[in-house]
Amino acid sequence: MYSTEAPRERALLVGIERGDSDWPLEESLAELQRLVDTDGAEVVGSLSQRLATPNTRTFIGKGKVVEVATAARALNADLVVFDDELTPTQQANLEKEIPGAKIIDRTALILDIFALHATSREGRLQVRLAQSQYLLPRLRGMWSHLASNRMGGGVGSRFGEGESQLEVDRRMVRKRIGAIRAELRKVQDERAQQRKARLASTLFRAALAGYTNAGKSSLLNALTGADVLSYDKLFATLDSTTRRLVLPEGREVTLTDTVGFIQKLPTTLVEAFKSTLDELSLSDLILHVVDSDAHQREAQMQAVREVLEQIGAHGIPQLLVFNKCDLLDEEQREVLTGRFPQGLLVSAQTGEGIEELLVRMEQVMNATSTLLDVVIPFAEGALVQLAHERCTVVSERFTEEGTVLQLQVPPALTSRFEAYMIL
Ligand SMILES: Nc1nc2c(ncn2[C@@H]2O[C@H](COP(=O)(O)OP(=O)(O)OP(=O)(O)O)[C@@H](O)[C@H]2O)c(=O)[nH]1
Ligand SMILES: [Mg+2]
Repeated sequence: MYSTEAPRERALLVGIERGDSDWPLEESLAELQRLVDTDGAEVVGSLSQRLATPNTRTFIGKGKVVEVATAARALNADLVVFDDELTPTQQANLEKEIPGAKIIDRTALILDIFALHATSREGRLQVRLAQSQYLLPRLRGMWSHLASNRMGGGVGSRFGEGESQLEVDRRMVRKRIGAIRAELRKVQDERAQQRKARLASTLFRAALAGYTNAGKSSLLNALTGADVLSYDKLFATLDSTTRRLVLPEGREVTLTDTVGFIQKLPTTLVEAFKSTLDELSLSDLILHVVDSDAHQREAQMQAVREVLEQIGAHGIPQLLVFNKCDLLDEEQREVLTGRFPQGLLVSAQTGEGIEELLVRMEQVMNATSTLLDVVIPFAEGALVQLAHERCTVVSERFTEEGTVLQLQVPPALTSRFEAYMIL
């Protein structure tokens, strides 16, 4: 994946302990380390400070900045990576006060990983949009750090894709944002057509959501025999993949795998990935996949709930799926089921719990159906056929006005039948 010729960049991590977060600092820094690693650099040290509110000028306190600058020199660090998003002012000041190293924040790092992993045209456009939006208020900061550092590859350098960064000014970035938006619209129109076809196909749509690395792609593979890339890096999946799946009682559903979430997920990414994330907000059922073996399991669950809320998907029925249960011992399993009786233990790796998951999906599917009384004119014979194929027909009789049906209608279909409802 990464070139072995270029030496890995050396990164020094910096975080602050606020004392009010779900995430203990060492856990957050451990995650930051995985992000740095996924991005191809090497962590050579970390520094932290206990601080209730970040310093507005330099994020960390004045004395700490000196300490970081000294450590960066001593460790020969190429990068100093902050565990939170820096304001443009903080970034500019830190660049001045920590000369000789690139200053990167968590957001830039995540955007960089996305750039590295984006493969589809839409994915790449979405990443470029998010990068440009991130860059816009920081242009001065970027300018000074580019002026004071050698140019070259590596973390944070994938901004701008080939264009000479020194030429970039605000006006050009705005223009670029406009151009990317226009291009995205074109790509997304095509996708909207496909999605419309999928919506019209009326199949019940389930989607996998969860923290990055929870095992969503592995589950899609286990459930549908798909062959989606899954590997032990963060944000392996950026583009959504949809596969069909037949439930035990024979009804067909679609299952969509999509991009993973993370704590402090940059808002620019959520906005730019709106169309990808619509796969979640437009689904009938969300399988919330949790890495049951993660240290920060519950904080990860909370982070996922927050993003689902942000994208308007929190009202959609959910199943809580504790994946990687093969890594838990008996006691850990009991603790987990005690805390989350509604949760289901599964393993994409061993297949444990997969059958049960399919049954539970079926139950939700039946439970979320709406009971409708409709009268369908004889001219609309296709709709009666659809009712037989995709709904549960409770009763059926023929009258002069048409076929009178009582139906259990899945959410994706209610709009098709509503016009014929008997009030
Ligand atoms: N032990 C164990 N490992 C698993 C299981 N499911 C997935 N994994 C591993 O967890 C890692 C992440 O799996 P993915 O399926 O790529 O996770 P994801 O949620 O799709 O991750 P992103 O796409 O990066 O957000 C891989 O190394 C998998 O082999 C499981 O049930 N048990
Ligand atoms: Mg994945």
